Amino acid sequence: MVVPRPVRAESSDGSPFVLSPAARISVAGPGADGVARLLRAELAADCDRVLAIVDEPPAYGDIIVVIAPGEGPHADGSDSDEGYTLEISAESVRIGAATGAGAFWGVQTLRQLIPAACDGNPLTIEPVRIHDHPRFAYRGAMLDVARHFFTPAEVKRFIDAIVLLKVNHLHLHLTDDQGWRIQIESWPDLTRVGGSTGVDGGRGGFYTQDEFRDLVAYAAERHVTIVPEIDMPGHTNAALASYPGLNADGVAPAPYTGTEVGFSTLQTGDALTERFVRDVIRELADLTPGRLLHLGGDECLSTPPADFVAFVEDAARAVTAAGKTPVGWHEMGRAAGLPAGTVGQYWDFTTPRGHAAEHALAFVRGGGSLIMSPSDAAYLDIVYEEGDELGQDWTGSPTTLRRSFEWDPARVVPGVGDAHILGVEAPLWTETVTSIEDVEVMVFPRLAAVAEIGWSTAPADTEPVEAARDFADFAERVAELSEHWDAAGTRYRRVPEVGWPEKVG
Ligand code: IFG
Repeated sequence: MVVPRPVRAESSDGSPFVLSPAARISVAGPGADGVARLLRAELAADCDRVLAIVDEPPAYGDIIVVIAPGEGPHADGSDSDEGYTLEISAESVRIGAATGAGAFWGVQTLRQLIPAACDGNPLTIEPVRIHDHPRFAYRGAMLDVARHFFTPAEVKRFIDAIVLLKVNHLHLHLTDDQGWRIQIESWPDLTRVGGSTGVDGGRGGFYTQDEFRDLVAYAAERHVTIVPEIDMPGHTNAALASYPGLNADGVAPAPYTGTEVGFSTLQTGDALTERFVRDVIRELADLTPGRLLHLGGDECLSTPPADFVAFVEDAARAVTAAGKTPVGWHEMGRAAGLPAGTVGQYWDFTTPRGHAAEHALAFVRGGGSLIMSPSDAAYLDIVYEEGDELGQDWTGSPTTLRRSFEWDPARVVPGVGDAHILGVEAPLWTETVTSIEDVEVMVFPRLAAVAEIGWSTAPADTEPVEAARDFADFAERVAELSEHWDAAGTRYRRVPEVGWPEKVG
């Protein structure tokens, strides 16, 4: 079947749908044509079939995309605007949704129901009726392009892979100690110097503003919102190395290619720094149609606590002044004066340690919500198994596929339930990951687990989460999904927990 598991799927008896050479994609409603073009491209790439798109009533054997109010699974009482219905019968394949996003997620389900080996032989799809909609509005993946830089083409390849799982946000960690990856026109040395290298002296690189706009547009066409992050006041060696005036002693440190954290900080209250923060936020906000702008705020071990609070409150206010909603890692919850509605991203463990729960709750008290990214379950840079070359092991235990599946965001911070949770996100930090192929091996299949947690029905709260989530069923569906990864050339780790199909060819 499908990953994420749909809310309702009923196999219906009757003959399968057969895609005939005469089949077209019949579209109706706003945005249907755009969704149909993406479906056509997938069918051409996956199944070597090119279908005409027609803006006319469907004929027998057509694929149908209808976007209209009242379409989609409203019957399930869902208020989500990303829901869809997918009905497959001998007569047609019909996707109904109230929005383009809903129809696009219906296309992703359809892609998984089309046999992966669909070029050549007659393409038949088993009859089924699916009503589906997401539990959370925010299902995210994060790519750290600061420690190691990834080109626009590699980021687009990553976007192509995550949408098959209905992931709809891509958080780009654009700046850190080792790299500044986004051109800021008013501060050109940020990329000239700060973008010149990476961890272990890795290739430098950065996105020009036009390249970034192009990435945002590519993502938006696929109903993915880019969430850019400028990490401040800590994790800022790349900025400090670019402008001596940003440093307390007026001396710029060398570009940093190691992997330590917590040693850098911007100067709170410094006039040049304040101008820097405003200029960066203004230019980034102008590049970001999405409402969220991430300010980081993690591991500011070299920032005096009072300076940290003053800095993040000021920066967050600059974000709201630019018409955006600030996001911060949960430590930012230490600041009591954040703008109302600021979103927190939780990254402590599935059982909170220290002040993490208190900091996370502060965002909720401030009228904000939380993005849940527990590092012992959803951090995809953590090793799969002890001794792995790729990945880090600071969480104390490997993150197996089962570990990334058997948790629930509403069972992490006491008092935080679905109403306070914007969604979930699986970050991939790239200290040890240098190629897009290795990115994919770290991300897949574990992102499939986090994507299912973000989309599918919540586990029954009468059972422990390990019992409520059916890992065996999930593993079977991942095995089927892997045939589509093979067909798309998406790399993944063949973890021992899954009965993978024999690789063809
Ligand atoms: N913590 C740091 C990241 C990265 C990560 C690697 C956060 C919010 C450990 N901060 O996670 O920069 O180094 O797992």
